[in-house]
Amino acid sequence: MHWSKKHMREVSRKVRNLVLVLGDQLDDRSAAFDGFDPAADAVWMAEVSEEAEYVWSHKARIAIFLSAMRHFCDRLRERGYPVDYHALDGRGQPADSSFATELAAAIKNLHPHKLVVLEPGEWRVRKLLVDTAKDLGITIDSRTDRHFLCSTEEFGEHAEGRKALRLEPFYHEMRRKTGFLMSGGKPAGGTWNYDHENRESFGSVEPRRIPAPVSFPPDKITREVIDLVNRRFAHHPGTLDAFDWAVTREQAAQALHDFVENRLPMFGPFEDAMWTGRPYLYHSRLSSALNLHLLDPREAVAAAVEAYEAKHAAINSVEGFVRQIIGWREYIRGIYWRHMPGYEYSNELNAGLPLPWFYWTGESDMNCLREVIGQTLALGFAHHIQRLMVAGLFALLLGVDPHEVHKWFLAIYVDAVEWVEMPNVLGMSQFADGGLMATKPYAAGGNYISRMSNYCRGCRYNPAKVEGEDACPFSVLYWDFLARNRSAFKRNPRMNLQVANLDRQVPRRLREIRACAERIRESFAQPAAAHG
Ligand code: FAD
Ligand code: DLZ
Ligand code: SF4
Repeated sequence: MHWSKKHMREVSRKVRNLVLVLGDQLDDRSAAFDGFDPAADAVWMAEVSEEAEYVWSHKARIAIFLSAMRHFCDRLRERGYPVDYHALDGRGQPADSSFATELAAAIKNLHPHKLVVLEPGEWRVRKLLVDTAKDLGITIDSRTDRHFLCSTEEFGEHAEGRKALRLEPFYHEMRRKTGFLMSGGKPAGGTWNYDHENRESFGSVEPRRIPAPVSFPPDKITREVIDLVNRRFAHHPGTLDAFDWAVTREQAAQALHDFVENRLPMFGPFEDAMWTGRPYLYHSRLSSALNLHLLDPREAVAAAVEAYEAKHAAINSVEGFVRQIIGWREYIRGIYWRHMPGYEYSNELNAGLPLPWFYWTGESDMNCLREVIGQTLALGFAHHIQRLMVAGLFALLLGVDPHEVHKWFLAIYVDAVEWVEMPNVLGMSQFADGGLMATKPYAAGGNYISRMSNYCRGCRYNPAKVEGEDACPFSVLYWDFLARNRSAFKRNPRMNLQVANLDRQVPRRLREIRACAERIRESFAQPAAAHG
């Protein structure tokens, strides 16, 4: 029988506490379950169309959330927890549903004394739940999310009195606090940072065979979700043909083990490298499992540290991985909660162009973008440098409205939840927060992509050219970006070199480059999507 038919809403009695479990809170050890009594309390979970539609979500992003939610519901029920589960294709489910409509229905039905919820991963959802509870006159007990190693209060203490919030001091504090990779109060290996060892590319030689990440072919529940998404969200971007993401806690643990065994040892050196048709290289592919809370970040970090202690992986790889998780991931979340809600509309560089339509189709004659966006549409995944230095960089150089860029990134990746996506996009990639996070924009021309990948070899453009038929749009737009924002960058000492290089350009040549940039911008002047 179909999952949603078999798993109708099963709670029919009045409940004491109704525990709300959102799609990215799939951990039965979370604080939301503290004091849970199956005889008196119940869990509420809701698949709602609004969460798939408020940004035009990739089919794989919708499928991973729904499949993981259904598996988690089964897990709770096996433990004897009553779950009021609202399936998108369940009986009596309205065509257009939202957290507000489904929660109101549940409260009317179950008359709980109190709602219990773990702090949600989005400002919008947090506000919505608080407002709905207030409207319905019910108390809401919001609990700290223990999944994270740094609470929002602790981040606040770290940030207090600091002029700038930088990763490095925060990360050192986290290392000291957690004791990961510490030895006698000092960083293991003698230094905090091995970034200089972690910038290798594959040059012109195709990377050797790298063990493919463990794959999880869809089981019955996932196949049903895939059918549902293909039917209900047929017009959404992306495909589900290759869907093989971890959707349970057991699978997440297997994926971690597979990464540590097979790819962690080379993770560091090739962290920034890209190669045609090789989406994962040495990356862990763990972000979605972490963000859904199927995997605890402490487990991931402990497994990597153990590999270092067993001499299975060297310090530069292990430190690189630990830095991403207890450093970047926690720091990004701290920035999000400290600066929301105002952060969402940051636009320090006053960029206002629409997002080019090819971001939704991959149809571009720029090979790097065709590769990265094509892979993104096929898998719902691109690794960090593909996101930052290809998809994000082009939007930055072109001058796309950062809010448009944010909506695309939130829609298109399987690991996208706003607390992690937004500062990465607005702060790190688009410099829209004016340097709150990054000391300077991650701006580069085609030469960077040429150095770190083989994309340029299959391209009709030449990364070294800024004039003529084969001038690389990244390289052309790079100079235009510097010239457009010169007065802002002149005030930033970290941009001295780039501004000096700009000032060395012969004025007539710079005028021609900028005229070419203008033609490129005009060619992308159409709005990206009717969906807004
Ligand atoms: P690995 O390279 O193996 O890294 C290990 C883990 O470290 C990741 O799983 C992730 O949990 C964490 N991590 C690494 N870099 C970051 C970072 N910058 N911020 C936070 N955590 C990090 N990550 C998301 O989880 N969701 C997003 O929506 C998201 N959007 C991004 C948008 C842009 C523009 C950029 C530049 C980065 C974004 N990232 C996002 C961060 C990063 O790109 C992904 O976490 C990573 O590519 C996921 O692949 P992986 O699991 O193989 O990571
Ligand atoms: C992203 C997403 C999607 C596509 N669908 C659901 C859903 O049906 N139900 C749900 O609880 N959560 C979903 N999510 C995640 C939310 O958009 C949002 O990121 C989290 O609720 C924030 O905690
Ligand atoms: Fe991308 Fe330019 Fe290289 Fe083509 S030449 S792949 S557009 S960086």
